[in-house]
Amino acid sequence: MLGWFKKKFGKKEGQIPLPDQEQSSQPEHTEEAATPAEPAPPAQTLPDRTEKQPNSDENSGKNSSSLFHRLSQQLTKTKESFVYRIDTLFLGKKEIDQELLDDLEEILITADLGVNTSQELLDVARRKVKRQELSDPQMLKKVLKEKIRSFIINSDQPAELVMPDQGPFIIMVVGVNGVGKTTTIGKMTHKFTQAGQSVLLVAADTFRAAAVAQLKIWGERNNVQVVSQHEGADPSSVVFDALDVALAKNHDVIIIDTAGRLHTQVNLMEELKKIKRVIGKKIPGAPHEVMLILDATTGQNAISQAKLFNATVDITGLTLTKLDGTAKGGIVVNICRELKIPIRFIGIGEQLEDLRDFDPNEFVDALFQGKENS
Ligand SMILES: Nc1nc2c(ncn2[C@@H]2O[C@H](COP(=O)(O)OP(=O)(O)OP(=O)(O)O)[C@@H](O)[C@H]2O)c(=O)[nH]1
Ligand SMILES: [Mg+2]
Repeated sequence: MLGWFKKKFGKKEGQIPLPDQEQSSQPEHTEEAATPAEPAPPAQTLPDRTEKQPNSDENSGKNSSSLFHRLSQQLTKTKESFVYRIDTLFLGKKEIDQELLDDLEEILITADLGVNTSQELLDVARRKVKRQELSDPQMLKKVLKEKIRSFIINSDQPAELVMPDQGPFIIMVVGVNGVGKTTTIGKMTHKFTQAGQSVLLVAADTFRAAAVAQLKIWGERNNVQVVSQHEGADPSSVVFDALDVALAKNHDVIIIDTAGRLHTQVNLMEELKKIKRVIGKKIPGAPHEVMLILDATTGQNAISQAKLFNATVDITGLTLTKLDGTAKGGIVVNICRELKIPIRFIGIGEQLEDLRDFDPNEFVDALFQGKENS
């Protein structure tokens, strides 16, 4: 299990962790800062996230095998459309012929692995069959599993996380309507507070009726403060004021909820740029994480969403939600291959603890775990 939480340098003794982030994709802020800008603190390279963190949810008294079991169960729909179908296809087959490869291709594509990824997997299979390195379908299943694992691991961006050694860690959450932004913020807040961090939530979705109320419910659930203004307020000004509160109160983590918007709505995408610029003016180097939330049930459309959001605000991390409710979980493989943006979390349900650190090995093992073991 990857440890998402990292120790924050120079903070209160005994506190565990902050997540953090590579900042290579931060754009340069060319405009003058509105407030006298402190020079950006030197970035710290934090330990590899493969280290186990004692206080992370996954390790605090919960048995990792039961967490794995839950992940495996919550992926059932994807398993049915993908791995179980492969099992059925291979059942009783003694050799790998063209017909089997054609059927396999159809399964890979309908499980949302994407055309390129599916072709590459089939090419590997064909090559191995030709070289007589592969004869039996069960061996082919193992080859597919390992190739998929390597696609995900090789594309998961550097595990080294970088964060400022002073000041709050700022996360701006973006995505299209209804993908699970606010819910993910609620679950993330739970992770942070469990790890002893003080969190401030910022309701910069001033557009949708009830958006503020929804965030406040998550605030209450987690016992953290929510900064908001009236419906229709300028989201950038909400963020500007909220950062004053955050700095005055010395919060560790600030999470900004933004309104859902279609990636094709140019004006609304520009608004995100403005919010990001305002954050950077107030706190140079921030936001440290621009997290795009993607709904796994949208399948391949998630890729185009990510590309357009990335072009606008330089996405630094992804969360893929609703993997529990979809047969399109193969999209994870395609996202890793196509986007080269790290997946931070996966959402596998509506419970507070259903936001899991994304661990490529655990994910692939859960996906390929047979029916009899789930
Ligand atoms: N099953 C499941 N449901 C989820 C998950 N994440 C979010 N949801 C549900 O998705 C719905 C929309 O979630 P929100 O958090 O309101 O989405 P949003 O992106 O903030 O929506 P807008 O603010 O309207 O753009 C809610 O019913 C959530 O409970 C998940 O991982 N699994
Ligand atoms: Mg929302």
